[in-house]
Amino acid sequence: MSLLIAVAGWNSLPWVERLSSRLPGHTVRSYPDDLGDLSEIRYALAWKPEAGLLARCPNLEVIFSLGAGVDHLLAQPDLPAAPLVRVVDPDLTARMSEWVALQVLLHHRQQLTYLAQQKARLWKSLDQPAARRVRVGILGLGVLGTDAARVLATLGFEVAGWARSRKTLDGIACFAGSDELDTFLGRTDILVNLLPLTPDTRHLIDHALLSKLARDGALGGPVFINAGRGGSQVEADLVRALTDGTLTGASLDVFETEPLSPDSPLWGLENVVVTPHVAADSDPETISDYIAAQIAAHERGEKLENVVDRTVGY
Ligand code: NDP
Ligand code: OXD
Repeated sequence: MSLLIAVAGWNSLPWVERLSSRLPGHTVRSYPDDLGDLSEIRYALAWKPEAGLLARCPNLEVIFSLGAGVDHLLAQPDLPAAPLVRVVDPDLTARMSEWVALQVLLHHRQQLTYLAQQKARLWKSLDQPAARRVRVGILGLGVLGTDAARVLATLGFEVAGWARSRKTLDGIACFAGSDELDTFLGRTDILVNLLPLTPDTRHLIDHALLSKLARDGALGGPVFINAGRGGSQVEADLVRALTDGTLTGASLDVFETEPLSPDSPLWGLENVVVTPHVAADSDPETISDYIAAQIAAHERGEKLENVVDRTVGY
């Protein structure tokens, strides 16, 4: 029985090594040089796989996304109908909460201004609002949004979240559905996007939405942070909002087109932090162990966990 590691742009070797040690009864193949007989592949472990590759595996039982997001797979028109499992991994979750906390604190503590002052050799203190006076709003209260919300609440921020369905989380105000989106935005100083990219969330974050953020907050204007997917933002609107004062700053890890074009105006804006889709890397060791455990359970006849609902896209 074979499994295929189908990753583009990543080194597949650490995955091959870890999975071979965890699943000794299986042959581990990898794209592009060791595909073997594709009819023997039962499990595909994929990150942005070559178009059409999975469709050439006629006996696939499970497709594993090597990330938490699955938009890279659902965008393939010929994706086989096998169950699609995504990553839910405490290591990945912790990495994401680190990145989100880092960016929220960076804007809250005005680090971009202090870096500019440092360059100018300028010794000048700025107003320092308490975290409890800063309202953070998280779009998406799933695995990642919930953890980030808890971490930020522990740091003292006034945290709320928005999801499709109603949540109950201690100390976090929970909003649900499109009817409550405007109220959620109106109480938010720092907006954090941790939504999956689906037909409903594509281009959700446009100038009109950003204009609904609170303007009476302790930071002097709203901030936008995106580690969900770039397809959820309208990038031209974002640039406009960052230059016309609708936003005072942003931290962006994801973009409509990746890598971000060298021509994008976002690179040059002084109130913007750009990171190259690294908020939460997939660790080959912990995620291989998670997938190996799922394969073993599946072969014992048990149910797979974290199977994507293809009708909603996440
Ligand atoms: P989950 O599936 O656990 O959570 C998704 C959340 O989004 C849920 O709360 C869901 O609501 C909500 N949601 C989905 N659609 C809508 C909608 N139309 N309106 C309102 N709420 C909606 O995903 P994760 O938390 O595990 O991951 C989120 C995303 O983070 C991934 O899909 C991926 O795109 C991104 N990501 C980015 C990384 C990076 O390095 N930049 C790394 C890892 C992930 P409900 O709870 O009601 O279903
Ligand atoms: C993911 C990602 O979805 O890294 O895990 O973007």
